[in-house]
Amino acid sequence: MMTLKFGLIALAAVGMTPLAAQGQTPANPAPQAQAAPNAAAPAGPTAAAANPSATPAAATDATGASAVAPGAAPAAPAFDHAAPTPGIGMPDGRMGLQDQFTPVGREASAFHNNWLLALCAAMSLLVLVLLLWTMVKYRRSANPTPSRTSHNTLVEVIWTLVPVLVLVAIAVPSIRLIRHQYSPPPADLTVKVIGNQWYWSYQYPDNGGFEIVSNMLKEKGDAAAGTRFRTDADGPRLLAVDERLVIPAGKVVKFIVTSNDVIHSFAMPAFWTKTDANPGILNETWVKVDKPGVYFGQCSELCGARHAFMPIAIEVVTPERFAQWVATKGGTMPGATPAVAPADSTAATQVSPAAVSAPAPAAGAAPVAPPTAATPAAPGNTTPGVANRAPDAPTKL
Ligand SMILES: [Cu+2]
Repeated sequence: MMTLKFGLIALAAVGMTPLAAQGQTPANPAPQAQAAPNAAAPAGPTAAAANPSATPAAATDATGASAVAPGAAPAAPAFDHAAPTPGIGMPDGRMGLQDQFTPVGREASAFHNNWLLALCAAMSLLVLVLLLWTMVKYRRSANPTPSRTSHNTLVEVIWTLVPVLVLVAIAVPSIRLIRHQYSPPPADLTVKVIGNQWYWSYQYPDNGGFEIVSNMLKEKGDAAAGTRFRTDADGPRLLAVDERLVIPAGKVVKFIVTSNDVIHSFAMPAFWTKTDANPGILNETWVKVDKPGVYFGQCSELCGARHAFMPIAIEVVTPERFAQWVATKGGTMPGATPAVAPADSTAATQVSPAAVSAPAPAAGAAPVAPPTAATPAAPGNTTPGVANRAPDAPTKL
């Protein structure tokens, strides 16, 4: 019996061992497999972040190189971008609102600065005076037997009527402002603004439907060797981008705002504009900027790890310069003779692989306008460029 028992135990032990081993074996790779994505996770956003930045740079390389490559088509004419003015269209340490450059912005900031703030100050002062007066006049030492008064019709009418009048005084200009904000004049230009994790892309359906991809420019120490980095001519740190959204001055520009992934927010403080970019929804806002210049904003909806690194830069130029800029992007002005061939097919074929891998132009040089259509041709491009979103491009808005 004992031998049989030992035999059974031994058998069980032998039988258990492979089971245990089998149990262990798949278990071991499992944590490794889990560890792998974990290990890759921090690298993921970095790589994803690097790619969008790298793409326009690669396109720029292509443009720069195609200008010198024998037999290659001449590069698109470069556009001389303006340098921003300190204190205009950017935070500069001042208290209060930024200077406004749209009619709605001026109306809103005047309403805030001259009316709401004044009203708030007057009301706070009134309450403070009443409090001090009560505390001094009716203090215990000066007034040992307190009054038993419980009703006073005149005082009750005053404290009901005055707040009502204050609310009316706020509501009338407020509703007028909302009416001006949400009844835009007919648009001279429509731009589709698309939020992406974590950059912006802009489409110009009125100008041939070309698209530009706008990434934040890294600091000199952070940018990879040979790639473009921020200079003061681009704008302040964390606000400068490689491709600015360009619009004409004095024209009504309608922004159709949407998103490719999560909720972003298209915000430009100097234009009094902040509009959520929701996936699957087209929101609308508009601006009419009188003064040419460079204005900066940021994504204003917490949208993920690199939310803080997707600034918005809008360059407002004269209508003549806007037409020049559109030409550098391969677009057309409404009413102008349409281009002979779609820009994306021709431009893409003109970019040779050698041109794509050519070194970057001198850092800090004036931004060279890359033909947008070349973007999809860049190797390793994960940015949804024109080719990747061809069905969207011709969308009539
Ligand atoms: Cu965002």
